[in-house]
Amino acid sequence: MRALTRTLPLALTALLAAAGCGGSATTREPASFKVTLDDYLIRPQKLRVPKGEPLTVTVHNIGRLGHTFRIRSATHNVMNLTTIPPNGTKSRTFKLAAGTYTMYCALSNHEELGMSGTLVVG
Ligand SMILES: [Cu+2]
Repeated sequence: MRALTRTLPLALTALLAAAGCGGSATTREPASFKVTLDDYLIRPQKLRVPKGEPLTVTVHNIGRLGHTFRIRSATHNVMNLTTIPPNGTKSRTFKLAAGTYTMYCALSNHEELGMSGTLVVG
């Protein structure tokens, strides 16, 4: 099990991103956010992230069960992480168009038990 994964606090990441905004370079730091999975909850329940930037999500499972982390639009899945074991962490960098998405766990009936949240891009 990977206990140590690169985890930058969101505030620090925001600072780093702001520090990189001064020049005319077009390279952007990915916007990073963290999500915690529990039995049966996703925290935070609602997230807003910038549009047009690579997004890096770090998902940590503090529950006693394994959980997946997925993001779907109104019509289809746009990001899938396979099962994260208890105390496990997974990261993924991806891009999303502006819009409102649902974060959820795809296992069994976990979503209806409460593992659901809203991700707003833009
Ligand atoms: Cu689950």
